[in-house]
Amino acid sequence: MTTFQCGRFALDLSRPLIMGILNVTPDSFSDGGRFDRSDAALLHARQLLADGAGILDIGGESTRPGAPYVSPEDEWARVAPVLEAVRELGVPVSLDTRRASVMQAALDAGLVDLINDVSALEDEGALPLVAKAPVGICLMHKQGNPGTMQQKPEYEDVVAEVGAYLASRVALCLQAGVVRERILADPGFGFGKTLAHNLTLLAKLPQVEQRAGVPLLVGLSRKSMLGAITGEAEPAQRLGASVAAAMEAARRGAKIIRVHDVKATQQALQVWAALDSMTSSTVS
Ligand code: 7PJ
Repeated sequence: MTTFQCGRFALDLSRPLIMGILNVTPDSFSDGGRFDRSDAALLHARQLLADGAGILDIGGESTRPGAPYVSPEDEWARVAPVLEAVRELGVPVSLDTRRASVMQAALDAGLVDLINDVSALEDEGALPLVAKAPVGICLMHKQGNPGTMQQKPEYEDVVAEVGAYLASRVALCLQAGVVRERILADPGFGFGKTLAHNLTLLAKLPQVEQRAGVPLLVGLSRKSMLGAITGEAEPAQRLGASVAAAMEAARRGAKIIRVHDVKATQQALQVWAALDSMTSSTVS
């Protein structure tokens, strides 16, 4: 059994878990900023759990290309009341941030079980800070920075390069005293990758996991690559593509799937699990 240690919880990763996205950015492109108040956020959080989410991911800084700058103080002011509100729901709470100062505030207040960082703890001071807290860590790969990363992403061998980067970040965490059971890696779909790069990473996900040496978390939900495949310009209209992508990732070994549409994803995973238990049992 693969166990992931994150804060107050030890999660069994033998079946894929759903991480429900709870954005609190007013400009959040996928929910239109409807959940920027903490009461609305709590309502949304309860719905995500009822729909089947096993983890909640809360972020206050949009990393979408061209998103307006948010100061670390404003980011913390946005997420703090929501972290506070969802703390008692009985599921792991993840904070999506790349800023050491925001991580510090959340860890000092004891409000998070998992730090989900699209910069893989590259911000100065982030790694030692998170290493000494009892939280889980998600290390994500990206090429370049959110503002410009989609301009000209280039790789010679995207699987080897992303895998090597993730392995190097995992190694730094281990050196800092973090046990492997606390670490997840993420290839970072859409973060400095062309459609071909994204598809190659998804197709070869088991190789990425093997190179990273820790379980994978993936985020494909509503992303531009799905817009490119389907021709659907509106992120919220990419439900079918998002569910299919989540399933393909789960079938290739992803252990945590980060999604907006929890209910539809949960149903798809339930069909897979039912089929799986049938084919692996002795019943014929
Ligand atoms: C990801 C994320 C992802 C992880 C975002 C969006 C953009 N964290 N935060 N992986 N994406 N770990 O949701 O489209 O792919 S923000």
